[in-house]
Amino acid sequence: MFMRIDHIGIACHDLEEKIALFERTFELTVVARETNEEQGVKEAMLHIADGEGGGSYIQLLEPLSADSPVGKFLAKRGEGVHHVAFGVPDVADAMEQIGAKGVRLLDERPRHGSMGSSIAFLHPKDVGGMLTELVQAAPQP
Ligand code: MC0
Repeated sequence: MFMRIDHIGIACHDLEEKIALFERTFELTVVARETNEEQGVKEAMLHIADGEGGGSYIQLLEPLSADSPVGKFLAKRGEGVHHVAFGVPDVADAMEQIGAKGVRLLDERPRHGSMGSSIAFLHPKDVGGMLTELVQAAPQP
């Protein structure tokens, strides 16, 4: 069902500082920036590679408020890997298939994600402690 790893989401306190760190250390390039009010984040996507079905990225996430998912995560665990996102061809179909296996879906329907994608989250407690995101990339023009 999974085609690829779409991105690894990393929680940070200061987006600009962490962008500079990842650019300097890994020579990655920012290809998109967005503020997603619904998810409570300001984020940047740094491109790693292109593959069949879409690219793969590091996603840097700064919370918009302390009571957002990333804000709470930072308070509890500090900076670091926040979630892993799998690229799927059809997010609604993946939600249905995974939900039928007893994994709790954190979203009732797909939501708006980075770069025009459709996304949904799975409960970390049902996936070995890893907050998991399903991503259907935006259709290519
Ligand atoms: C919480 N837990 C995690 C976790 N966040 N475990 C692994 N990774 C994480 N990121 C654990 C807690 O430690 C706790 O375990 C248990 O899950 C319940 O957490 P909680 O602290 O009681 O509950 P909340 O209120 O913090 O909710 C956690 C939950 C929430 C994962 C349900 O953050 C959520 O709905 N996340 C999905 C949306 C999201 O994260 N959006 C931001 C990225 P213990 O053992 O202490 O009970 S948006 C994004 O990434 C978009 C822009 C995109 O990719 O395009």
